[in-house]
Amino acid sequence: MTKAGFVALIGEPNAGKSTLLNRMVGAKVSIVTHKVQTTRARIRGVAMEGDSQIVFVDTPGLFKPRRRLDRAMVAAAWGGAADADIIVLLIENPMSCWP
Ligand SMILES: Nc1nc2c(ncn2[C@@H]2O[C@H](COP(=O)(O)OP(=O)(O)OP(=O)(O)O)[C@@H](O)[C@H]2O)c(=O)[nH]1
Ligand SMILES: [Mg+2]
Repeated sequence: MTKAGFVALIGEPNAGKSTLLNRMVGAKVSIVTHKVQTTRARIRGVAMEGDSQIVFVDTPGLFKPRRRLDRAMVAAAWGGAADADIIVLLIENPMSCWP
């Protein structure tokens, strides 16, 4: 029996969501840069393992929106979370902030 599900990757800008999507799918499907707010819409990538398919959904970062584009990006991120079977929240390693 084939199994399939949606996994949304959400988190702050620059948390590494697109990097994780590319790694899980094994191909460069989403842009990765050192700049914040690179991903501006939902990007889907499919990982296959036997009869199972996992659709990973990369989302724009979550931040306090100021402009219209910001609001659309944050809405796209929350929309991705709402549609998913599982949500993965990426958080930057707090240890890396320590002196
Ligand atoms: N040290 C370290 N850097 C990482 C890791 N994952 C991603 N990066 C780097 O962090 C930066 C941001 O990565 P992205 O994958 O573009 O982050 P994002 O969450 O998709 O960012 P937005 O699309 O802007 O929300 C890039 O320079 C990556 O190379 C990690 O696990 N460790
Ligand atoms: Mg991204």
